[in-house]
Amino acid sequence: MRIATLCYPTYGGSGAVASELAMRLADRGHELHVVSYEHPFRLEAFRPNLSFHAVTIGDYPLFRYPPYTLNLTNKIIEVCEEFGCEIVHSHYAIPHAVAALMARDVLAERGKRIRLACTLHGTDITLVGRERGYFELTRHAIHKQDLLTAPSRWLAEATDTDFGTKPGRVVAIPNFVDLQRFRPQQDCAARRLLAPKGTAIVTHISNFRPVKRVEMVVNAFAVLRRRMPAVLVLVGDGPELPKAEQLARELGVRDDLRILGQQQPEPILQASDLFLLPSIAESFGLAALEAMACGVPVLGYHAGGLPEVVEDGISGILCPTGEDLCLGSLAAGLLADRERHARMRVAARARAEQFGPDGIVDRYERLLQGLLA
Ligand code: GMT
Repeated sequence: MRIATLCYPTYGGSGAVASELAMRLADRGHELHVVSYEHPFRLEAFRPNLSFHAVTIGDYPLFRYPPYTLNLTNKIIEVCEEFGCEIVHSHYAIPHAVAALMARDVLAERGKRIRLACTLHGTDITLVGRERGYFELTRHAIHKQDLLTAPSRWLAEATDTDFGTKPGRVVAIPNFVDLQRFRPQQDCAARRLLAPKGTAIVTHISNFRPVKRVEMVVNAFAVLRRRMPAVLVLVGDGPELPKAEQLARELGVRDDLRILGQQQPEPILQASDLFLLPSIAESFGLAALEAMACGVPVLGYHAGGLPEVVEDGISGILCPTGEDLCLGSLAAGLLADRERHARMRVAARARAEQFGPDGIVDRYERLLQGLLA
């Protein structure tokens, strides 16, 4: 197959999934063309069968807001014509699914037929896509795709409810994790660098958007910190990060925060004892899966697609939504019970092993090949 993959390049689950899938399909002999405005962070520099095409963004003074979707559409047309791509696979519907649809029309006029696949990732359906300024076009573009996938049954059902897709039209294919790269390594250098021996290391990795409820992470940490020596490691960046820092100051735990910005997550996860992800709703929670693959139990809420990844009481703890349970007390209880914590570490890794790449890439490959049959 010759596939053009559209994705966001920045730190975030959808760009990571798009890049990992593109690399693995390329390893299987397919030709992959990744299109984005920057080189995606998870896309390795050189790989046979895989190339990256940057979207050039125009800056004509008349445009207060450069029309990125037009530049992207133009690039899709060029790439499909030059390399004979047969499939355009969008990751995150906005604006990729719309741009792919416009490119299909242009290419059809020139006698070239392409197929459209779109992997919905989360807020493209649950937040942004529902906004009035995006809803109609997003719904149209979603309905026009030849193949729709989502990383959880929960997101597939949310798409049916909010965008009127027929049940079964959105195929749930879970995200996957590189089990070699993300693996337990408890006595690692990062642990010694982050905190003195005997200090619990609690981690949160995200893009620090309101949906992540970072204030809950800090509140929980403050409760935990009163019970035992602990540090909270924050990885990533986003608009809620300054608020998290301010709250930590107010709660008297600022000195126990390690704000690391954007980082490769593996060494930090390998050094961690617990991963906090109290989001309003994650479609999947790729960061949680990566933590589990490193043997780190996850603490969060029974919301969105997270229960399809974390087994409550086994590989982590999921509090019922709507109940104001104290995450901090739960964290402290788990970390104080060394045997339970050790069991959960093992269970977290075992659960992550069910999300290894091979079987999941097989499912994508079969569905994409089905588009060309
Ligand atoms: O939807 C987003 O907020 C962005 C997106 C991303 O690009 O990071 O995250 C979503 O896609 C990930 C990959 O499929 C999932 O693991 C995340 O759970 C999901 N985020 C949300 O649903 C909030």
